[in-house]
Amino acid sequence: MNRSVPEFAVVGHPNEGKSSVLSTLAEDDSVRISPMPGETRECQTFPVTIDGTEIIRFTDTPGFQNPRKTLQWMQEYHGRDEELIRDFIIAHKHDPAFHDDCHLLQPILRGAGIIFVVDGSRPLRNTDKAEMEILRLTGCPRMAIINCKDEETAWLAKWQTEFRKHFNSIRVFNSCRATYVERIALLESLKGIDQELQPVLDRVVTAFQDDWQQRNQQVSEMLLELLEQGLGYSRSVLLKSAADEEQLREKLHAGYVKSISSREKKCRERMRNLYKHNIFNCELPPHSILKEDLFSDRSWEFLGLNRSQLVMAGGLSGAAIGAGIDVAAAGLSFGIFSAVGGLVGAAGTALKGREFLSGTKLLGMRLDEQRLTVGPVKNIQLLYILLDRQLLFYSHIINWAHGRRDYDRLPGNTENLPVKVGFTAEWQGNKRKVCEHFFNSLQHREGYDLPGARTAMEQLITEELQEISTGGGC
Ligand SMILES: Nc1nc2c(ncn2[C@@H]2O[C@H](COP(=O)(O)OP(=O)(O)O)[C@@H](O)[C@H]2O)c(=O)[nH]1
Ligand SMILES: [Mg+2]
Repeated sequence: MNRSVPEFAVVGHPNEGKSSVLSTLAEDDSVRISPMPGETRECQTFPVTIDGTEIIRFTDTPGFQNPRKTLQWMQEYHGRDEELIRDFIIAHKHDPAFHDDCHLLQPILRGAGIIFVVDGSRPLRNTDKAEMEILRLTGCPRMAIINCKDEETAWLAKWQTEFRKHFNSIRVFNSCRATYVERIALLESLKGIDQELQPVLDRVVTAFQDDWQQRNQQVSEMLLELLEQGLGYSRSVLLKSAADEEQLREKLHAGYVKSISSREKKCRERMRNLYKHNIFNCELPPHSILKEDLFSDRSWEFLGLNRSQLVMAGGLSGAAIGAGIDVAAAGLSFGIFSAVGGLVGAAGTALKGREFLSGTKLLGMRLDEQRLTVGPVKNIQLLYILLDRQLLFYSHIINWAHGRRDYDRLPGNTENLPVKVGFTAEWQGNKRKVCEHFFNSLQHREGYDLPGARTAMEQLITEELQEISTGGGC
């Protein structure tokens, strides 16, 4: 094996999930996965590069075509052990009955380690035993992966017992659900298949971990920018006559909604790219709260802080609390912006005086001599909702295994949501303090230091991302 760039060949019976496992392990959604057995007839190598340097490569192979006869030939072979594979290929390369077997042995011949994939939700058959025996005869370092395509676990113990006879390492790994942590754990256990591989695989694992942290850091910077620009947003327009006021308010709101929506969308796109979902769009589950608009009632009901947390945050000022109605509007059902489009236009006069409905409290809209100004945002709840929406999307994208191509099979959010489904309502006071400080600094309040608040906020987000990706969170 080339010790600087290790290669692993993913082998097994057709349709067991070889390509799916490879796709997930290599975070590469260009790997062809097919419900039809036997579609892959040639090997294809997928390098994993980090910062432009190849660090490991995985080779997808056709499934075994004629394992029993291949094994028989190998058992009757009288040549030298080291030449077994080479001689098998020479003897069969022109025989169409062994086409796939010859091809799948090629990477093994050049020294690749073996990852044998089986679907552990079905019973063991004799052909499986033949395949394992062939791999054992190659003498190459090898591990077995049990990729359960169905929920059935009755056969798992049998598989494990059989595998112990033939493999140096065994792992259960679901190609459609494996997370970052499980990918790393799998790479770690590859070390166990050959002592010589340990140093190079140590480097690979470290490179994977560093790369992941770097990506998280980039997300964190991106989210900080989203918050800064989304909450600090401010625009003003000249008011020529009092009659224009309603229309201008509406225009300013629309401008704000457009700006924040496009920023949110860009963040999601960048996350998809960073986590290498280039081809498939990892659709959100049908009832996901993330399918809602930022200012929809449901977003404000299910995301962000709960009412008592908000009161504690002082996010609801004395005046707002006094005004009762604003508390309800700001904390719970806050459909102001969905109201803006429809209601203010259609029933503007009816709403006069109820300024929260036109978003005045949220955006700090004010009339200053001849100028109507919108922003910066006055309601800290928006900070939490923006964060929740991005953190939930992050969690969705990092947990979408690259080998997963089926959109309907896995359960998503259901319609019966609990009270709050985001991350921020779970945050303790210390985390919320960081957010409050940051929010107040954006308002240029006296006594708040923006650079310090930014640093603390960024650190908070980075830690949160790390926690979500290592198994914490929602
Ligand atoms: N439900 C489920 N389906 C899977 C899983 N792994 C693979 N499949 C499906 O099984 C079929 C064959 O997968 P593929 O990776 O192409 O198998 P290969 O022929 O061994 O490379 C595809 O339709 C996959 O979507 C799994 O873990 N769960
Ligand atoms: Mg395949």
